[in-house]
Amino acid sequence: MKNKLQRIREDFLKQLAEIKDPNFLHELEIKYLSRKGELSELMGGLKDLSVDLKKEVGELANSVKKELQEKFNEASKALNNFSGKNNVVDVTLPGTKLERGHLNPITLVQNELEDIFTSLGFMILDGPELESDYYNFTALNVAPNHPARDMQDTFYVDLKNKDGQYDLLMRTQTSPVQVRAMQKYGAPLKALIPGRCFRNEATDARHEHTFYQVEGMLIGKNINFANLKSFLEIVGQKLFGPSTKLRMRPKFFPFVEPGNNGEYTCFLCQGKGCRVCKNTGWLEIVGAGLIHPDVLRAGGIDPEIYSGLAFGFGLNRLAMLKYNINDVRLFNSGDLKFLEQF
Ligand code: FA5
Repeated sequence: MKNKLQRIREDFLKQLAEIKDPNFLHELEIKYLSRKGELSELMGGLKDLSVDLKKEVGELANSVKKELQEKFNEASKALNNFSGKNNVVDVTLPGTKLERGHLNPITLVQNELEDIFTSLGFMILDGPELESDYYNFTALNVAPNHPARDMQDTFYVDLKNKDGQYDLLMRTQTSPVQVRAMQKYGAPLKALIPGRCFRNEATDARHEHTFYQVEGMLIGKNINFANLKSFLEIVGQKLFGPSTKLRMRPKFFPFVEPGNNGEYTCFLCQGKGCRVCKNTGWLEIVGAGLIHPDVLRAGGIDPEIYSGLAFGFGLNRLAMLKYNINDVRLFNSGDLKFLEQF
């Protein structure tokens, strides 16, 4: 019986060493270690032995059983780790659905504007969000201490220049890229400049501290107000439909002369008057005008030879109108319930 025990032990260990598949491991367990396996069967014969032999062989059988069970457990663990039980791919299981990303409503409107203007031969330009006081204000005809600076308070970097002035700020508008573009490319020039802007605002449903604008500029010979009107009309009709009308009303911006606010017939009520347009029938969307001669000069362009037009859309406001969004603060909220609707 001791010999038989020894043989079972050796056979088991030999077969265990060769196993590479968890299924065979299970077969081995049934053959040797289960209730009807060879070891149990052999131990069942102990009752026929003498008391002394029963004690001796019984102890040996128990220690062999313990050893084989431990070896089996070790091998089973190693094999599971190796073959990566967790990595086993059951190709019959349904797959995990991947969430699809999508574009932000601001990006959607920006893309539409870029399409319109690149088809008209405009290039798309970028500019720094951390801007100098010079490009954001002074070069745009807003001298230090000019009252128009109050309209666009912003976040300043806590560093003074050699004259003791705070010189670096988060840009309040995309207009500073006008002068940068003139300096880099000269005239003639056609550019569309989307970008993020910042203002120190008491925020409400229409005002954010961080928002987007799209600047457009065209410089050439004999550029006039009629050109500006036709560009703004094209944008309105493409974004809000072919029956959209444009109304231009005078507005002061120090960097254009003359300056105006562009308003479109309300996309919701078609000019009849409603909640969105506050019953006026018109929506104020864009600041625009003919580029001031001083600004052309700051860009190194001779205003006696060239003239230009410029306009600045509030991109958040365009998206709000197009998608009927009632609070500008939703764009920065990071709320997926809001973002997933577009
Ligand atoms: C400007 O910023 C001028 N640079 C626009 C311009 C460009 C005029 C070229 C002439 C020539 P204004 O401050 O009005 O103008 O801002 C333009 C648009 O930006 C506004 O009509 C509005 O849609 C958007 N905007 C301004 N401030 C905020 C704000 N705090 N939150 C959200 N949108 C804003």
